[in-house]
Amino acid sequence: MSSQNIADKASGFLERVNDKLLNVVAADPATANDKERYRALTHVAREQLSRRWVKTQIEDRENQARRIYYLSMEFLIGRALNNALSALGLHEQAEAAFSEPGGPSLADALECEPDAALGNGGLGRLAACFLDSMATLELPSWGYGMRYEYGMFAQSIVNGMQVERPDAWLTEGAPWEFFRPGTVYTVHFGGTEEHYGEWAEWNAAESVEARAYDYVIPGHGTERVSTLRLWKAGAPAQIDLNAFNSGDYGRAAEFKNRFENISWVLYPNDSTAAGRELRLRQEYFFVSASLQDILQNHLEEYGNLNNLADKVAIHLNDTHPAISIAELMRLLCDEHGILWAHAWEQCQRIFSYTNHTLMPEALETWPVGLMQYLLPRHMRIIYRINQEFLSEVEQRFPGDIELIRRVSLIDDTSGDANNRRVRMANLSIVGSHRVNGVSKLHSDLMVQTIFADFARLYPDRFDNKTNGVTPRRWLAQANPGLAALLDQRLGGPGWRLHLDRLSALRSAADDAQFRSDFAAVKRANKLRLAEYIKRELDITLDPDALFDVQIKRIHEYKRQLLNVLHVISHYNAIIHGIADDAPPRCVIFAGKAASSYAMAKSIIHLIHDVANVVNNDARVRDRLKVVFVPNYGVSLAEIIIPAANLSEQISTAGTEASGTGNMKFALNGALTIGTEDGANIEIRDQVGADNIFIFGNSAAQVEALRREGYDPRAIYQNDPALNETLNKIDGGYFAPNDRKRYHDIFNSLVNYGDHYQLLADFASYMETQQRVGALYRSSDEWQRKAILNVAGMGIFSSDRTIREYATETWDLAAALKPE
Ligand code: GPQ
Repeated sequence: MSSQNIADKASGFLERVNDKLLNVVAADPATANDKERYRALTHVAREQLSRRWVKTQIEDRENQARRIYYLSMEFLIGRALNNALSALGLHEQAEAAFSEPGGPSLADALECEPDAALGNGGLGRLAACFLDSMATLELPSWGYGMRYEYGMFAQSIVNGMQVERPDAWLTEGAPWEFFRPGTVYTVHFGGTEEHYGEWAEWNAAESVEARAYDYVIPGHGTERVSTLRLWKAGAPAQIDLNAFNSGDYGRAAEFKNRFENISWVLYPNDSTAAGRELRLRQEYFFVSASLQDILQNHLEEYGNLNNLADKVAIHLNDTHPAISIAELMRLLCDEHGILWAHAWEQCQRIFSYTNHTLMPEALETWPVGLMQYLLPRHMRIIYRINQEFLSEVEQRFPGDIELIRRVSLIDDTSGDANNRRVRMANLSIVGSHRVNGVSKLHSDLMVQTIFADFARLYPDRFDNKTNGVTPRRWLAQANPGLAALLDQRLGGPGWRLHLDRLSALRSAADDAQFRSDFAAVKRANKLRLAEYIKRELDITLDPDALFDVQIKRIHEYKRQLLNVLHVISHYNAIIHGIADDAPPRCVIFAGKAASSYAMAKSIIHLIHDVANVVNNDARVRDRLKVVFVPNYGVSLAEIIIPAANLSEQISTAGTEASGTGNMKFALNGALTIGTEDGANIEIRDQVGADNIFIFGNSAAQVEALRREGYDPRAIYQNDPALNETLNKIDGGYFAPNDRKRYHDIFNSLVNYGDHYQLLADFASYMETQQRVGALYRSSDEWQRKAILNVAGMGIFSSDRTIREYATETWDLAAALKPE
């Protein structure tokens, strides 16, 4: 674009923003503040999105399009404005419109947007990347989820410990959402179920209203959009007027709360079932509303449900929406008079399911008693599905009682009839035509371990869909410096939609000028992060130090503690004068611990205590710094990831289903230090084994150690560096006023079996970290490898993942344009 052209567009854009300030925000453009400008900007974008939304819906109706509905309890969207401006092609003019020196800046307005943190971690962020890709690939697609009033809690650190605060992200209004007053469904709970032969009736005890709030998800390089429809729970009437009139305001409010609490909070849990009644209510609530909506739209379009499975694909993001299978059967049979056998056939064609973890303790089950109480009709339907399924199993494997017991939808292995539980994964598998894992290793292990019996029963049902991330947010928007460099080198912006074009960078690794440009971008990103950390935590980081980063939920299997063991050992080595060759290193952590997860919270505390000692030890000078950045979330990740040199992906092999942070880091030119776990293995395949630091035991070795028994205490006793480090932790070196503080951590490693085998991998990790340090010192070689990492990341675009789902799972190949 010519500079005159940009200037014209910029002034036109500014006029539109000022118009919104005046007419929508009610603020004087001359004196408006950043928050007001942010709101005006969203309205400029919103107007165009609104038109695109209508056009997309008309198109899909006219084409009688088959649609994919992605059901997820979590969507970790983050901020929307910058992404919307990019998608609408308004970004350049918006920047130019606010480029006056001393005047307001676009960046400051963007900063005013709160993150939509309607998710816990990887699973929720994956759903957000998928929405972006589905819209960009022009798939007729809808996300369905919950409009939590409070998303992921905000994390503060007080005296080195995590404190959780509510995330009241809606208090200042929700300028993006489109409330749909006409779209409301009733969702029932409780009561009794009666059935007469084929026909059944549910006399529910309670009903709640589900109200729709739409978020328009823009596609990039297309005018088509996708919709994220979120449900809010409401009382059928606003207040109990009788109570109110008699002056009993408490009871009046209680009435409202009893209904609305369903969509109050996101459960701050990652990988463990919350196990609470309210959680089950949430799951059923959003599933029922979504399915009613899907059926109603289908009926409006076709007048009957005969071709439902031809037009509708529904994806279950983990088992949280698994009750969908019983609910669709209920709706089809009870409400629409379809015969069971036909309904079941449609059901299996419609549903598909993704599993996101192998950890048995994280597989969702619900007490039969609770299910019976809240959803009596569904319990009966599940019994019938189970009966028919088990009789099929019995026919194929006569007399295999143990098999029946293992695959049954009802777990009664406890031997106590009051302890029976519904297995949501089993329900999901039986009710779907496709089940996938999220990386090659995970999908292989899935069919060898937790779902081995099902894989024997239905070998064709299982496959792999390796995760991906959207390059728009995670490269173009988060790292504008690198994006500009790529535009230059790759002959334009096309890589944003065709990430495999990154492979052309391989030759750039040998180009000294490119290496130096690439290094300059990284350094600028590190400065940006260093400024943030200075401002927020008053810690000074050297931008030339090795930025060594581990950011993710705090979980024992992710082994932040192994990272801490390295930090302390490195600190010891510095003090002993045996680390003089090592480059200065800043070890950066961020992540939230589930509020009830004591060990994870203790690890956060330890990181702070270690940071306190290391950062204030004069002998260390600036050769090692430890930083914990509070309140990790999408927007923080967008600052940290582009600034990383080293990406820590160090889970015990076989425990991390995929990881997606690992992809974001490599895409932004960090080198990975990681185990042979999840997608790390596929990253190695793409970037080359010479350009990644893989260490530690393989999944098979981990498994063998578990089987044969493992003696962490012997490792502790025989490795002097480890011994010194663990003794410091146990002896109170980092908590002189509370010397027993980390005794439990020490015990979990040395005396209680070290379940995640940190000590087994310690020596290998230490040796590998040394090689990392040595390579960082030969800067040119480091840059070469970093560039080769970016070059190899093409296949980790979520566009590739979604294409695979569209062709292999959702029967939507026909809707894909050729690449
Ligand atoms: N994941 Cl089961 C979550 O973020 N939350 C969960 O409750 C479960 C899984 C993650 C998983 O740990 C990562 O390895 C994956 O990359 C991610 O899901 C997306 O598949």
